[in-house]
Amino acid sequence: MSERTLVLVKPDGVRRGVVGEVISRIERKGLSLVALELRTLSRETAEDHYAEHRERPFFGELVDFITGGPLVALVVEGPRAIEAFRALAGATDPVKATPGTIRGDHALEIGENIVHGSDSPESAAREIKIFFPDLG
Ligand code: DAT
Ligand code: MG
Repeated sequence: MSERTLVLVKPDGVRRGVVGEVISRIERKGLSLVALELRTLSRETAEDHYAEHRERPFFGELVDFITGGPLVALVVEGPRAIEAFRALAGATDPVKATPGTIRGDHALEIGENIVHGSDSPESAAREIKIFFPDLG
């Protein structure tokens, strides 16, 4: 059974020049790319994407950060793609993320952790619709 997940290479990842590396890790794992776009988010889209964190104290900074430059949005597909990509990404706190993961290898600060990956089938469906409303 194949599933889809929304992946973002966040603005820090684009600035650091690791877009190719993230895509390469996705492809090496055996996952497929279904959609890919470089874009800069409006505050409205960012607030929608991160709606579950609206009440958290870091929400304003999170929206500033994610709208602060271009990001790369991807839809990635494969067996257990949601869990598979989150394993490639590593823990949310990059200091705790295992070396060898994307965050474990490339980041130090929780607010700038290079990538996003949907955390459940429901989140994936909701997030894919925000970024790629025309995707069937
Ligand atoms: P994940 O991106 O691993 O799904 P999350 O959904 O809990 O993590 O949080 C979304 C993003 O918000 C996360 O990638 C970075 C930021 N964030 C989370 N916790 C934070 C904190 N305590 N301080 C600052 N930023 C935080
Ligand atoms: Mg999350």
